[in-house]
Amino acid sequence: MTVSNPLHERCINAIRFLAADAIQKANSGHPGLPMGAAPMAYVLWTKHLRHNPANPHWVNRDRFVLSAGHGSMLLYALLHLTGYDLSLIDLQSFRQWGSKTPGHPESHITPGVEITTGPLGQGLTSAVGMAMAEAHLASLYNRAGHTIMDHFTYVLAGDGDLMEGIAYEACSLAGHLGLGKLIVLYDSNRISLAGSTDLCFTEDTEIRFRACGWHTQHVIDGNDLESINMALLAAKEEKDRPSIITIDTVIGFGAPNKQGSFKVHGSPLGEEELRLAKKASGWDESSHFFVPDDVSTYFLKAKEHGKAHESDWQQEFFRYSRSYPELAEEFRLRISGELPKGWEVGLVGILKDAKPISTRKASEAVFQRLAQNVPALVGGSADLNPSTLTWIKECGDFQNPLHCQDSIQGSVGKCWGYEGRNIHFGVREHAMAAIATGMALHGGIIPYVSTFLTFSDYMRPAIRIACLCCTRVIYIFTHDSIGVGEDGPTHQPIEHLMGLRGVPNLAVIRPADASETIHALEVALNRNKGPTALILTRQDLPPIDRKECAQAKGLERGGYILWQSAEAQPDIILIATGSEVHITLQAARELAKEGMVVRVVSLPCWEIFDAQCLEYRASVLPPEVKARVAVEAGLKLGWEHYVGLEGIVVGMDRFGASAPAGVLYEKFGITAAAICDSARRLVKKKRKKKE
Ligand SMILES: Cc1ncc(C[n+]2csc(CCOP(=O)(O)OP(=O)(O)O)c2C)c(N)n1
Repeated sequence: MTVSNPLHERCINAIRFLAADAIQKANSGHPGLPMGAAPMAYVLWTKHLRHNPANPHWVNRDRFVLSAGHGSMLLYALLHLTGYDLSLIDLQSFRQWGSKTPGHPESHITPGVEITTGPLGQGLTSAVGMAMAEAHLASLYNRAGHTIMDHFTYVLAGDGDLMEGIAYEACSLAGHLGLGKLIVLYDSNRISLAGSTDLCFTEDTEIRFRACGWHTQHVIDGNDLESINMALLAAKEEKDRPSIITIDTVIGFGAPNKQGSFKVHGSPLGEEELRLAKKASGWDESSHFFVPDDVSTYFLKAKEHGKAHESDWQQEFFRYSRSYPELAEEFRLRISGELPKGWEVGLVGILKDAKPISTRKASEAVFQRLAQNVPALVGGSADLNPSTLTWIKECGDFQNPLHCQDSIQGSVGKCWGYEGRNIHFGVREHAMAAIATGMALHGGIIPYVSTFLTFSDYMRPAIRIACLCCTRVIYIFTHDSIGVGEDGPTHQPIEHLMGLRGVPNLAVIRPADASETIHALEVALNRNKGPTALILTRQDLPPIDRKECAQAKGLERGGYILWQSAEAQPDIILIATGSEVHITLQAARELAKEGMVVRVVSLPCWEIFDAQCLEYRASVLPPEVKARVAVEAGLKLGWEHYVGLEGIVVGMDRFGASAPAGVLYEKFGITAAAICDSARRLVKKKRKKKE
């Protein structure tokens, strides 16, 4: 399989020039990577990748992740050529409003794109999650003589991906876990955006990967199709370690004056250079978006092969269903993303106790039941299980089966190999979050991951991608405020709640007691088009007396009237979330004694509340009642959204401090007394205005 075979050469040139033409037409994009990496992509897509262009959702397809998402046109060219629902017109609309070919690949827009990539390192890391999902489902559902889950996860990564810290975190974990079906093609062109990698990236990456437990190979000529093919075959043979194939390439290969230079990384070639590149490759200089017939026919074999692959699998699944009907049904349901019938039954009764309990502990109790009812729940924490309380007690650890030892300290029960549902991510928050996205996008898994709220900062880039991908991930963030106390300001989140609320499509839910926590988890499970962040306390909170107050089910609408002192237009509305709901209720009762009509609104989730109809929102927060106080032990900035410019926010606008929690609430003025003072001031002002 050499480039000297004219058909292969034309196929590769078709990829190169479709990419370069689209970038030229858009006058924007990154031609360097597609031109340099076209041969490796060609070998992978025509000789190895098992996929079905007619059904990009076929569950047992190989996954391909273009981690170097700036090379999007490489992927679009491949999708078009192999017969996905992506036309030449789509390629000609590259980077245009409403097109199926956005600047960087977006999985919810383009058929065949597995995950949104662009921020470097994320794709590679999420691919680790996909490989973990495959390993888990394979080990859980495959039976002797019946293999229903068995695919590779391929990644194309560049220098930039390997430079990013998240990729190190992920590859370290992938090596530990021995993910043999993860194969990375490293496009090593030694050029990044601003120049040569000699400027700042000179380590021996092969040694690094070997040290992390990977199988490594090196192909010294990126145009040597035979060597690339052999390396892929060897990587597939390696069952116990993930593989990386370093392939030396020339960025912008074929552009006579620009190849090998950082100038070809992220700018169109220019009409003249593009013409010269075509001429040098024997391509029709005057053609644009040209696909020769024989090239088209060759690539489109993927459709036939794909159909056969999927139909073989369907038959296999049919046989499996006959032998293991219950398992088959469970598998089918998991892949569909639906929740099992009755999954929520019995949840509400779990925490009937009238004792104070932290919302993290409440979540732990609910989680155990949920985990029994929903086998797709799989996850863990970044070395904080004992604090975030997110383990699933009856299920073992997710571990490399070759290194299973039940005696390892901190094991959750036993080591279950890849069948385990408790993942020990290690202190790798960023990778944890991106891995979760990969697991969710793989299908069959509803991932949850946890750490302290203050460390959500380490996860934000990956959270953002999950939101963009519209996928279901549950983040459990505990230790949610200055209520953490003595650990001090490094561990006390202040700006985090508001920061997370600002991420589109992320539902941030901060429940006020055990009952709200139950509903928060229900909402998180039901939200299948975006992730949810549950914000939980370390400190105990009393149960809200639901005989006097409204039922916690109101949380499902994001916010609800929790309590009102009398049936009349309120003089003042007090709005609070989480632990501060309790002091707010206390203040409200105080104010009511003074004759005010006081309403308390519990507003655990802005995202969901804002999505309610105007009528409902106005019934909770009537526009004419402008005297409003918001209470939250977090950043004040942003609460104007609900209290307006005339309202008052009882909150924080500085970092916390190291002291017992009670002292901190006093010192920072987040107290019932401060709420009362604010309310009195507003009501007085209002009355004065009326006079
Ligand atoms: C997290 C992140 N930082 C910065 C960028 C901007 N950026 C896009 S491509 C690139 C350089 C990537 O170099 P390499 O992986 O070698 O790609 P190539 O030059 O081979 O196309 C940079 C810095 C990004 N996309 N993501």
